[in-house]
Amino acid sequence: MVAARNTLWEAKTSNYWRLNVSLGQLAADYEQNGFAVIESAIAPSDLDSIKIAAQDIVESFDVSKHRSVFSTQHQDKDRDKYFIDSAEAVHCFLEEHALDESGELNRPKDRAINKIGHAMHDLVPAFTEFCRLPIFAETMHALGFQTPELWQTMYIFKQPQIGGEVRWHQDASYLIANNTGVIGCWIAIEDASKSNGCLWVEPGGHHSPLREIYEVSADAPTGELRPLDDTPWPDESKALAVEVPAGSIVLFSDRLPHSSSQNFSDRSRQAFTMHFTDHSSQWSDKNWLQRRHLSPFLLA
Ligand SMILES: O=C(O)CCC(=O)C(=O)O
Repeated sequence: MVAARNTLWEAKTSNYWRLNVSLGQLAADYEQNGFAVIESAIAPSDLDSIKIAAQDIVESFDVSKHRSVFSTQHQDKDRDKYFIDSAEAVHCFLEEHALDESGELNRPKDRAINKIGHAMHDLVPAFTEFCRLPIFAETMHALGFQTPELWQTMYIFKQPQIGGEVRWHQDASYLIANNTGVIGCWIAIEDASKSNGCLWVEPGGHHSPLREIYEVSADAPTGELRPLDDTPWPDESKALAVEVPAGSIVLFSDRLPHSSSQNFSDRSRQAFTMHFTDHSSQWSDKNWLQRRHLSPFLLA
């Protein structure tokens, strides 16, 4: 069944996708390394559907109203109300290097956005349809989630020349789900290589301790990043660059240390990410991301 999918785009509902690895192998890779890759899995037409939807969001974004920068460089101290509210909305965040000293954009808007987050799957039909491609439910089932629940989506631009570094981190520092944990699903919308800021991971690093935690308390508008463990982040001898062609899927554990460097090249490195739990998990009420109004987004 799986082997038959190896070379052909297979029709699934109205969409096409392919699986270049057996689901058993995928689960074994994930278990052993803390991440697994399915190369060139998503059809170009499906990638285009969300690429265009992301451009539309950027076009209607009013920069004069929201100058919220997304950067991982300052201990997450700049997470403001606009950021927290994006849990149930579609908000654009700027690149740190896209603003001049007086806070004005130093380049066109469509070259200045760092990312869009975090509820496109609920609120933008093209994203809803994309997230419901059967390959995502199938891979989540293969990794042990019976009823995958999608909590957040991000469209990351990694703009040419200024696309900001994402420092080493573990997703469990930001998205705490007891019992089952969180699985990150990262999709290359464009080719990703070292030169344009691909993902870096520490194979096997999902067994290392959780190094820090970002929690919010009911009486504070934003959260705080606290150190938990002083295990160092991986150095060059332990880090692996995940260079993949457009359409590839990278699945990773919430304990896996991962990062991406600044994009100094002239090519963007767009990616779309989804973070899943199983519906049986216990979502921490100290997570910054809470869905108080939106219904659970479940995959069958
Ligand atoms: O795409 C990137 O540069 C980083 C993505 C990431 O860290 C995540 O999805 O957890």
